[in-house]
Amino acid sequence: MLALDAGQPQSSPPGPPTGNNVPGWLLVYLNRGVDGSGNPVFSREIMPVGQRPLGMGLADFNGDGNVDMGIDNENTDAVQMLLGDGNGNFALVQTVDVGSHPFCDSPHFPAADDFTGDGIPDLLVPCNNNGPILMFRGTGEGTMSAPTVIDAGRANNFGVGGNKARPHTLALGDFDDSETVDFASANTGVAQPDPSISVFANRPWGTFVEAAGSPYQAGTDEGARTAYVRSAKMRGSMQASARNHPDLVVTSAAAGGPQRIAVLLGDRSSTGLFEHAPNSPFLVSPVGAETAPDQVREFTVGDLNGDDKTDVAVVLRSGKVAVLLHG
Ligand SMILES: [Ca+2]
Ligand SMILES: [Ca+2]
Ligand SMILES: [Ca+2]
Ligand SMILES: [Ca+2]
Repeated sequence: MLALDAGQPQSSPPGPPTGNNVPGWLLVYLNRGVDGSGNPVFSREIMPVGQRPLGMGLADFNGDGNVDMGIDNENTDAVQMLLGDGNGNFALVQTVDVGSHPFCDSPHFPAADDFTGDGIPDLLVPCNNNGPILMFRGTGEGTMSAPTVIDAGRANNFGVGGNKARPHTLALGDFDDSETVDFASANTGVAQPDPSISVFANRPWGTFVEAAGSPYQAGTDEGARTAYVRSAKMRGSMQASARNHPDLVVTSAAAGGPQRIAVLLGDRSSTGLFEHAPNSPFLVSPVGAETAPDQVREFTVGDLNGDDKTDVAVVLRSGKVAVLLHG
């Protein structure tokens, strides 16, 4: 493993960007090619959005060929739909008040795909504070219809609807080889087992049921939480389609303690859909700081060394990036 210094941001959005009750900003960086030295050149578009946006689901929600987005507003319990014009500009077409829903509070990172099988992108929104996950059906015009509540785990006080699970981020994929898009939820709350991810199968189209073996334990460190999960091909060539029967990569981080990345391999069986890879979860420590664990934040996956095997790059709270190369 090696560590890179991510450094300071090159620029800041306009206005007062800090605090809890100020508008959020959407920054779009457009790739304008390369300069005379071969370095990439980006232009930047800036647009105000609702308060405290955390993430976005990207899809062509109105079918015009341009990428659109659904953004959460954590502070005001809302979801905003923005349509892209293909030139980096996005226009607000709908604000959905999810806080009026009796079970939804603090919407977090949305995820977009066609979950209903009608060819129109839809949106999943995890409600982190006390709620379940909401599924919004796309209308095909860039707006969303009233949400469906995915709450299968509430009965046993767990799952995405349980008071203790607190879904934070989602990973999508066809985990059960049924040709429907399923989801995994990284749960930041205290639960048993802890830390955990919940996996829900989409069958039939648009109806989610908690999968066999869910919730899955991501680690065993005392006080550890999950926060981020992604689906990826962690076995064989990463060029193979990651959509079909993918694996899961998930954080397992204890405050002031071990920071780990767990790899759960897709392994459809009678008892569940995933099992830990050998030696998972893997310890993440920046070079020179093995005895002072650095807090894991977001991560991404990709082939970082050109060997056609999926690697993981992790953002650490100190401002460094840890790179875990697939051995
Ligand atoms: Ca569009
Ligand atoms: Ca749909
Ligand atoms: Ca499926
Ligand atoms: Ca690689």
